[in-house]
Amino acid sequence: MRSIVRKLSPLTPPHRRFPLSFFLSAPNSCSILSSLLPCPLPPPAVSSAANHILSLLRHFASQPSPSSTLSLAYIRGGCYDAEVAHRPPFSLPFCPGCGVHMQDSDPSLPGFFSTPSTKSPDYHAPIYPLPLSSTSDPETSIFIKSGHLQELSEATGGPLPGDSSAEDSKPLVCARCHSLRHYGRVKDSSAENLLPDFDFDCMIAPKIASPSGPRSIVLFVVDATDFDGSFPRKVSRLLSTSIDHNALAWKESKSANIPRIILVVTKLDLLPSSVSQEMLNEWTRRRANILGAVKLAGLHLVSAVRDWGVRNLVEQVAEFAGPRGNVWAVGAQNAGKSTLINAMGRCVGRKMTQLTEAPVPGTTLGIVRVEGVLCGHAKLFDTPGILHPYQITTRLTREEQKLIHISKELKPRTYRIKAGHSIHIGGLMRLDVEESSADSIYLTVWASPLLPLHMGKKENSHKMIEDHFGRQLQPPIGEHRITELGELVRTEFRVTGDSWDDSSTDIAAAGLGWIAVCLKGETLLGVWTYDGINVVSRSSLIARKAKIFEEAGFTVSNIVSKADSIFSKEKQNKSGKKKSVLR
Ligand SMILES: Nc1nc2c(ncn2[C@@H]2O[C@H](COP(=O)(O)OP(=O)(O)OP(=O)(O)O)[C@@H](O)[C@H]2O)c(=O)[nH]1
Ligand SMILES: [Mg+2]
Repeated sequence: MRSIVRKLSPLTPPHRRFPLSFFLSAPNSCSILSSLLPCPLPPPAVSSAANHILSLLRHFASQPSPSSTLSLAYIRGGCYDAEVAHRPPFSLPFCPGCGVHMQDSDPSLPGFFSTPSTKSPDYHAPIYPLPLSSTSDPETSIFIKSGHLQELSEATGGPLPGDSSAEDSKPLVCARCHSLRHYGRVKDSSAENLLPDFDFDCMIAPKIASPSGPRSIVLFVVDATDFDGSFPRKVSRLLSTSIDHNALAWKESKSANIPRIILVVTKLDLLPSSVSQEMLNEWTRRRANILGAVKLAGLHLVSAVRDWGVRNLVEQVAEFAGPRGNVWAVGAQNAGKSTLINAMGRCVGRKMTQLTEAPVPGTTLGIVRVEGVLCGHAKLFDTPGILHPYQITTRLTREEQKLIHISKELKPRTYRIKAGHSIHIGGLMRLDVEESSADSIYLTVWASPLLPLHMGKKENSHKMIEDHFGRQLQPPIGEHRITELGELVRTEFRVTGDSWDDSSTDIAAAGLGWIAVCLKGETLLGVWTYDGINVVSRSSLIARKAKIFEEAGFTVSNIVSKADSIFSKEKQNKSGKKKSVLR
């Protein structure tokens, strides 16, 4: 028999140790110690700061484990409070990736963390098979099976967990952040659903609108591919009121903090490169005005993943914040706030902890104070995304969200369509051309390329729902999901245009995409989607059409061909059964 000898971390480390650097740099440095109470500490020569921590450790040795009593509401906190000293000394630290309170008692709940197992410095070394002596006891075999050879690693002088300084310098994030960063998903979303919604009105609104205290600079982060759906209208209304109110107080020579709004339209790289900056600038100003953001102190068009426009933004933010201002990044879930702040950090080139960014709505759970981007006492905060229930994403499962997520530059899909015909966008939206003064009009779909489309006669649309929703037309995935999404309701739009070259109007569905209408004349459109999903008409963001038009019927897509082959197999099976019955 042969055994594989490798220096692996023991299953239960003899000492649970955290790097000292972590204690000293964590926002709530002393608190983590309470989670380590059962562990004997080694007697290293440490600084006076560390001695202080050790004395705290002794003090809390008799306290109950705080995490065992954590409520879900408490877990969803955030390190917005700069006065660390006012927090209970036994609270666990915040995850620097998502702002959730860390806890070590329930692996299924957000915020769970465990001490990372430490790799041996020579873990890259080749694995040498060694013969096992014939007298080896059964205990050794069990160790080999479970992949842990504790005795061997210790016997060969392997380091104890916590000793690798290179590993230790990485800040510790919660298991959820680890999973989002490395696998792009949350392991246990059911536990997450139990968390209360982040209370923007209570946690952030009073701070950004307060007439006293440091100046507030609010970054409205809006997704260019879902401008209307992701625009933070509620915050916009709140700030407009407080700007008016505080400006009045200012005129009366009272001290008043007038919040400054900087509109940041991000994910610019996802719009076609043919769209000009000037045109987009103009369009954004007009649209923001209509949506209620009338008092903008700045407007920036950026791509956080490509670092476009981030330097100008950082400069303006630093100028407005001065030495003491508070800067808040706010916006809808998934708008790109955390990615934007990470890009700002890259731009200034100082060391900062990476925020967790992921295409999962609700990635950031608490307020995170980001160090290292602004100078002096100015503070920068990432905040949890605001839930917009009128965005279609909020109704979809993770698998369905993947189908509508836009991750590459948008490509147009154009139809030439007559009155009495309809276009389906997956099983989520349908547009009927009910009347038209022209013989035919052009409709261009701007949405995820994974979404299957169908164009056909309006009179067949009910049959489409029965036969194809959840199958060829996804999302929803599976017929059973149709009823779960709610009732389909109709909104009417009358659209006029004066050019056969450029689209004049967009019909935009929040969280999904938009259909651009191009015609010379007038048309009446009936748009169907699930009750509560916001559908608006606006002036066209992108005027151009595709060079080659789509045909009637289904668009060619993997989803459609897969559903087709399942359908034909089912049909074959049925006819096979019928024949055998007849015989
Ligand atoms: N292509 C592109 N993708 C972006 C950009 N900014 C963000 N994203 C992507 O958008 C998704 C959401 O980004 P996050 O930064 O996590 O969004 P968020 O607003 O912090 O989301 P919550 O924390 O859920 O509120 C991620 O998949 C990002 O990679 C961008 O400029 N370009
Ligand atoms: Mg975030």
